[in-house]
Parts: sequence; structure tokens; C-alpha cells
Amino acid sequence: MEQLKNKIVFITGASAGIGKACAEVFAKAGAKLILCARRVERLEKLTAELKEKFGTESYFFKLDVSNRAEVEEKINALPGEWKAIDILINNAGLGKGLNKLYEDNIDNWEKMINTNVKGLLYVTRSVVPGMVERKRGHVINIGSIAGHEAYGGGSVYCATKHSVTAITRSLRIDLLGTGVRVSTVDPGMVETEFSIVRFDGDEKRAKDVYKGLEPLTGRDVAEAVLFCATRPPHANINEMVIMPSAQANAFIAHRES
Ligand code: NDP
Ligand code: 8X3
Repeated sequence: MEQLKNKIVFITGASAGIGKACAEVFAKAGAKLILCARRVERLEKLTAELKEKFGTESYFFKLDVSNRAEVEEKINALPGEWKAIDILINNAGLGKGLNKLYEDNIDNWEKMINTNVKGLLYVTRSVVPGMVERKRGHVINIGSIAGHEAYGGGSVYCATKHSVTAITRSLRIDLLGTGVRVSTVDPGMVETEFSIVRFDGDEKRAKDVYKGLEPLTGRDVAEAVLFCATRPPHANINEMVIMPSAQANAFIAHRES
């Protein structure tokens, strides 16, 4: 992992799940971390843990990626030694509800679109110009199997993740020849806080999502992200779909009772 030593890796949504696991995996590989999320107290704790365990240097700050002004202001205000971001991991995101479109709460749609699509765009727009200037960089988006398939009750979540697929593909074309690579890592079921958030804190319903099968962990996904980030400069992973072995696609999973 020599190539990640002292590289600056910016992870959005680093306070839980896949983002937190990315922080751990990249810290172990010797990277320096910029971490953001809304629950800043968790970032403070994670920063201290990674310092203790790996000697990692981190810079963390509170950020709601869906707040355009805040994204622009806080990324512009990064201290000089943290400005030259090498890798951006656009991970912050959420599902809200699993309801038929015609019965759904429209506030859920606003949250998902504002975070998963607009938030990802705001952060990318703030970070990528510097990468282009420096002629190097890598944007790694966390998409989903929901960016490849569409399931009932998930119209808006699936739409946001199809958007991530489209943004990834277009941005790759926009950046061709600049030295900046673009990848997306698209997981199936990962047991994180995702389902607890989706079902508004209903832990039983969240647990049932993974009942009878072994889901992915945040670490499984983080290791896939690390693989993308450590390809030699002439190679790029465009899209990586990673699933639990017990899950064939968005609809079909093998569950032991
Ligand atoms: P978690 O709920 O465990 O983590 C989500 C992270 O996103 C948290 O750190 C949260 O931080 C952050 N976040 C949410 N909204 C915002 C916001 N407005 N501004 C900044 N940070 C925000 O879920 P996962 O780790 O599972 O989810 C990470 C990504 O992976 C998401 O994009 C999700 O769509 C995707 N994904 C998840 C799958 C799964 O099965 N779990 C499968 C496929 C994709 P905080 O609340 O502190 O702001
Ligand atoms: C989140 C997992 O299965 O709802 O992306 O698409 S799923």
C-alpha cells in the first residue's frame, strides 16, 4: 500500500457504516484523512482512534452535504496542507422509507435527492477542479445495486442511485485526458445503519432485512474501494458491483430459516 502513504483521502459520511470502514482501511494503508458528516462527535472519536492505532493524521469537520453553501464554504476553507485532495470517496447517502410512490411521504424524496444526488454533485464540483489543476486524482462514488435495478417501494432511492451511475459515467468522459479517474463501487446488502435510518429507527424491521443470510460488512465494501484506489495509473475500475454471496440481484436472495 506504499502508493497511499500520505495521500489525502476525503470521505463524506465517515461517521458510520461504509464511510467509517473506508476511514479505517485507508488509515491502515497510511493515508491522511479528511472526514465529514453531520454527527461530528463521532468523527472526533474516530479521529482519535485512528491516531492511536495507525498514527493517522486527520482533519474532520461537520458537514451536511445537501447544504450547497456549506459545502462550498467549508471545502474552500480547508487549510492549505489539506487542499490537495488525492482521492474523494463520495459515500454520504441514505434511503428513507420503502413505500409505494403514490403513497409515499414527499419529504423522504427531498432528503434522498438532496443528499444522494445534489450532495454528491456539490462535493464533486468543489473538489474536482483542484484535481484537474494538479493533473491527478480519483473520485470513487458509492452507488448501489439500486443504481442498476429498480425495485418496488424504492422508486426514488433507485432513481438517486441510477443518477449516481449516470453522473459517474458522464464525469469519466468529462475528465478523460486530465489524469483524474472516476469509479463507482455498487454494493448489494450491507449491514450498517442504513436500514435503521431507512425505517426511522425501527431496529426489528432493519434486522429483518438481513434475516437468514450473511450480508456484506462496511469493511467488505471499504476493501473494494481500496482495491479501486490502488490500481496503477494506467488502469481504472469503472464500476464494481459487490454483493453478499447469498444475494443474486436486488430481488433474489437465499435465506436459511
Ligand atoms: P449508514 O447509515 O451506516 O451511513 C451513512 C453515512 O452517511 C453516515 O456517516 C451519515 O452521517 C452520512 N450522511 C447521511 N446524510 C448525510 C448528509 N446530509 N451530510 C453528510 N453526511 C451524511 O449507511 P451506509 O454506510 O450503508 O451508507 C453509505 C452509502 O452506501 C450510502 O450512499 C448508501 O446509499 C450506500 N449503500 C448502502 C448499502 C447498504 O445496504 N447499506 C448498499 C448500497 C449502497 P451523519 O448522519 O453523521 O451525517
Ligand atoms: C441499499 C441497498 O438493497 O436497498 O443501496 O438497494 S438496497
